[in-house]
Amino acid sequence: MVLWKNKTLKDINVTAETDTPKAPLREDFNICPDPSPLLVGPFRVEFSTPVSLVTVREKNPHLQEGGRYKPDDCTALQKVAVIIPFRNRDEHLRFWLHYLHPLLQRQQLDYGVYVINQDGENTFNRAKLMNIGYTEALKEYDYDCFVFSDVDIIPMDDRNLYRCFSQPRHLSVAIDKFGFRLPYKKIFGGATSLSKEQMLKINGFPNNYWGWGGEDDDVYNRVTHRGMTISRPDSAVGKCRMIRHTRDEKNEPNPERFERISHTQKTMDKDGLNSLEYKVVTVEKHVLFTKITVDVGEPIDENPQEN
Ligand SMILES: [Mn+2]
Repeated sequence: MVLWKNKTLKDINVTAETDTPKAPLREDFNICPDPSPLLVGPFRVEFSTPVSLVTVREKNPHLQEGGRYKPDDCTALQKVAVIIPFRNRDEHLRFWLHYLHPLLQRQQLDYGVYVINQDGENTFNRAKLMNIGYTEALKEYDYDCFVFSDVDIIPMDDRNLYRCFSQPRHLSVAIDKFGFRLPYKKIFGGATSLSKEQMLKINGFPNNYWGWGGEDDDVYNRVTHRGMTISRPDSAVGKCRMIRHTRDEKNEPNPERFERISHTQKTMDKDGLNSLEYKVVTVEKHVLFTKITVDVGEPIDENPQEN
């Protein structure tokens, strides 16, 4: 007691912090086990019976408004925002929610589901919608991982972890449509995950791929140009089904895609998260998801003819 006579309360606190072993933060207690004990492995996925949102809500009673969930008995390993670029695919979204909510909960993730809906009838821009999802989700919560999934990709095994890894992750590696194998080695479409750090390293995704194709290959190029590699589950764990559909209107194959993906290295620093412009039209908080409708603009003529 005598030794401490001249110390202020502040000094004592400092001493306590530096001299005693660092106590774990409260959040460090009871981290969820890895792997989650709730995983079941492969499960059946079929699209012949339509599902209703009422049923999906009933089967997922622990969701918070906006499609949010966190385990109540342990601290999740990662905080994951699941981003779905979207337009006019309500039937597919119902299947996606039906299969993915239970899977994400079995994986014991602290997660939120964000449907990024392109407003209007202009040509679809998948990668820009994903940039917007990343940006908007971060305004709501301190997410450290981002899963980007097409609305029609459903994993068939919950050991396919919808979270982030030391390298950007390709999740949809064995799709039924492609005979349960990679159609080409550099494919990085369908469903992927990138940590916040990995997203910042590549300046996010390109904003100027309008229509179908190429934007996923541009992202692959971004990843490799920054010295990263693609991580993947094995082809058994990575089995997925794709919901069959006809090609969407206003999502025609983009004729510029081959030209664009040959210049990723030159364009990636100026086109991406740092050049993203859009307008939020509406934000809807549903129980099963947050739906953000956005105006992404339309293609600009980058080489206007002088007259
Ligand atoms: Mn599709």
